[in-house]
Amino acid sequence: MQDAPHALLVIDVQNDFCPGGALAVAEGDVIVPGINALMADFAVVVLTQDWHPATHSSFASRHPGAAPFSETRMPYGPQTLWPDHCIQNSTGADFHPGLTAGRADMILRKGVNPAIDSYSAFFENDRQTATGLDGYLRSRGITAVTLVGLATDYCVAYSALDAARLGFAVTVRGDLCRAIDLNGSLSAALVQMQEAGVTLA
Ligand code: VGL
Ligand code: ZN
Repeated sequence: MQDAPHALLVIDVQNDFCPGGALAVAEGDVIVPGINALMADFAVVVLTQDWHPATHSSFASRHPGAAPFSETRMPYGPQTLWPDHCIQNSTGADFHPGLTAGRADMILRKGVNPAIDSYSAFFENDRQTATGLDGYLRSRGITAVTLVGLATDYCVAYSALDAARLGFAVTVRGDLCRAIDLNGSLSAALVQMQEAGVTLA
């Protein structure tokens, strides 16, 4: 068991991010057994779930003529346009069937607002709209978080950077994450996390 005030954040281990899914991450499913085993070491386990309405503005399908993986501008800044994924109540939005989801103390759903994407588990992509996770962790006495899951360079990195900014001690277990790696996004995310004081283990 880790020191008591330490939470495991399991980011978006969902069917659509695993092989065969709508936004598949290479080897996204390979990390599942390792994540299940790691849960035993933590007093608090939080699972996150990307949970989009079918009309979500991060979907290329909502932008006539735009290709998936192209970039657009939103009022809150640049936004990558994705294939439709993790639609609320769809099989693609379900956790990977091998994940021990029953172990979770809390399940946080994000990306629900059709107008704003939310990579981070703490703030939507406007960097201002809070999800409530910060308050949950603080009220449970958590001061350190370890992150695993999908994808290293998007939801894991954004969550890790926000956690560091909020004052948590942050570790990312790179061996239990997998990346999308779009136009150098993985190396950029690794540099940003290093600069923010995130421990990459
Ligand atoms: C994610 C792109 C779009 C992720 C979610 O979980 O990393 N990436 N939505
Ligand atoms: Zn998404």
